Amino acid sequence: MKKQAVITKGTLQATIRRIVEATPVYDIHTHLYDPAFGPLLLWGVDELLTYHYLVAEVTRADAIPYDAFWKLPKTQQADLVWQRLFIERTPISEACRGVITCLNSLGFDVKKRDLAAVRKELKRWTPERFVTRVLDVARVRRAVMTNNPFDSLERPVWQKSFARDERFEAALRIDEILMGWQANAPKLREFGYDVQVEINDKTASEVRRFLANWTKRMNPLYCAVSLTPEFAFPDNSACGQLIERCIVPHCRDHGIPFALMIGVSRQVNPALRLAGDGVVKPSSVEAVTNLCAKYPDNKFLVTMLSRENQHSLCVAARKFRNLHVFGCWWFLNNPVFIEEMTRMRQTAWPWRDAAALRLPHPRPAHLQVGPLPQDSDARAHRQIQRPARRQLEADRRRDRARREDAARWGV
Ligand code: RAT
Ligand code: ZN
Repeated sequence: MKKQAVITKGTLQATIRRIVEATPVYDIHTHLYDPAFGPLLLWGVDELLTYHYLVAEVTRADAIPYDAFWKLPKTQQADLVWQRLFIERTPISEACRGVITCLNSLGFDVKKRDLAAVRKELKRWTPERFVTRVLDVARVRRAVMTNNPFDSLERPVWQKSFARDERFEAALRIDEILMGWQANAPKLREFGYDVQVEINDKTASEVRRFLANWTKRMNPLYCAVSLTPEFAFPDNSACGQLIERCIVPHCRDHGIPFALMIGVSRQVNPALRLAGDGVVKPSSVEAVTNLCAKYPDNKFLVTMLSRENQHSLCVAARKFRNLHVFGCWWFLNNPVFIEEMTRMRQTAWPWRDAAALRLPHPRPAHLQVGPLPQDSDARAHRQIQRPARRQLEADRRRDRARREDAARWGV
């Protein structure tokens, strides 16, 4: 029998650290793509620097008119971000520190502050090599994409079918159906589904046929939507009716969870485009508890954007075993909130129902600790690294990475 090393109080921290760092990560919400999606796959340092979080920051640091910023070629946008946020200022914001962590973990000496050298080196890489390196460095075994069948670039790739890269799972995104029914019902008709704007029996069954076809094609891990703080349930709106008549029965019949990301106010500042969304008020946790109570046979994955909602959501999850809270979404993906939310959740319901998601290689019950603490929401391929590290930070309840990042930058 193999002799087990004794873990003492003195070695506990180092042991936990070693185990957590070696543990593969399953990232359940990203905006990354299987390499088969070609140009949809964002990679390289310019994508990293023009991530919408940094766009919002650079337009505060530079007086450039928004329109003029958007007219710049991507490389010049990236140059501006680099110059204003990294060279002229100390990059201490969460989004900036994410860039430093990413560059550092890919082996670049960030102290040199040499953007040209990073670009030059990455020119020699292929997207495939890049994806592999990034996932390996972040120890991400699988990442779940965000897949939109209404997207004109993504749709044809699915339609002609391709060999799936098993590191990428699909998630069927249904925002177009739930959040823009009036505008998108005609598109569904173009796709060959006999729907009306009014949600009658025929329309409901055609929407279900659409969902069934795309579920067959994508084999998604879950159906997902991102909702505004006005989201209510039950509700007579198109969104409410479609959830009841199409989404809930579809998810139940296909055995997949319905993921609701609730609380984003879209285009608070439209001039900022993708960077213009915000969080301006709390949402209704009652809408979530009503859904869970009415559909006990469905699984709901929920994350909410407002800090004010976190405690009630946590309590709701104690009351409904079909409710699985996940991640520290978007503006909450910040060590201050991560610490608070993770501790609150882990002490509220320490054990996870492993059946919530069809995760491969389920861990033994004693290791299924707590909620799904993190997802990366990464858009460019390297951003995945920081959240993987953040999970470690939360688990270790300390902020080593912050200090390391600062040291690497030479602050
Ligand atoms: O974090 C983000 O990148 C957001 O813009 C959204 O995409 C959000 O995460 C979502 O999935 O709706
Ligand atoms: Zn997202």
